[in-house]
Amino acid sequence: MTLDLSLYLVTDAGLCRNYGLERTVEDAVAGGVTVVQLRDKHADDATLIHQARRLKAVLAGSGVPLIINDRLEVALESGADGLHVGQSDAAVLQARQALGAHAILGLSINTRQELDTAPMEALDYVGLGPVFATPSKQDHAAPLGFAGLAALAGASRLPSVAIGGLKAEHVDQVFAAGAQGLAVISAICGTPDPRRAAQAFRR
Ligand code: TZP
Ligand code: MG
Repeated sequence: MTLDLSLYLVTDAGLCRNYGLERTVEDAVAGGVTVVQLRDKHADDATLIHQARRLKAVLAGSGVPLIINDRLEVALESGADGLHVGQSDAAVLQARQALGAHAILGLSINTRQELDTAPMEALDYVGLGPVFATPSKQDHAAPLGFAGLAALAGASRLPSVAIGGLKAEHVDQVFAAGAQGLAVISAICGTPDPRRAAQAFRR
């Protein structure tokens, strides 16, 4: 599966509750989302495996990959296309070994030191953020702003996707900073019309 990071939807069970996960993802992909990440810090593995399989069915034929946040077992068991890990999650090299060469593997980065020490050869992309403070992630690291984003994106040997408080109005600044895309939760999930919200980013 080719990796188009341009509009990367991260799901949140609470923020996506208007229409539920499947309908939200279906509509958002119809609106132009290019990657979907299933993210839920609280659900158990069995629940997430079930949800991931249903989302894979929703995404069938779309060319949009499904990436699992944090949970290697869920990624392995569900037939998802990849895994996204944070700095304190499963080690990247172990994840790559378990997932195999073809899975998509991403890592969250907030500082230059994290970028410089990341095992880039085992990764497909990096997530850079948060660009802005956001209520969608309680324990997020210090906001980068666009200058901080540009410094990291410019120094990254891998494609990068920016995250944290991003809205459609930020598209130009994110690309100008050198990132390959925007990752969003609330600006798509938490809206009355996820399809239109995704279309607004695409425009
Ligand atoms: N990681 C850094 S910020 C964030 C995550 C998962 C939340 C992004 O959510 P929103 O609603 O797009 O600000
Ligand atoms: Mg994590």
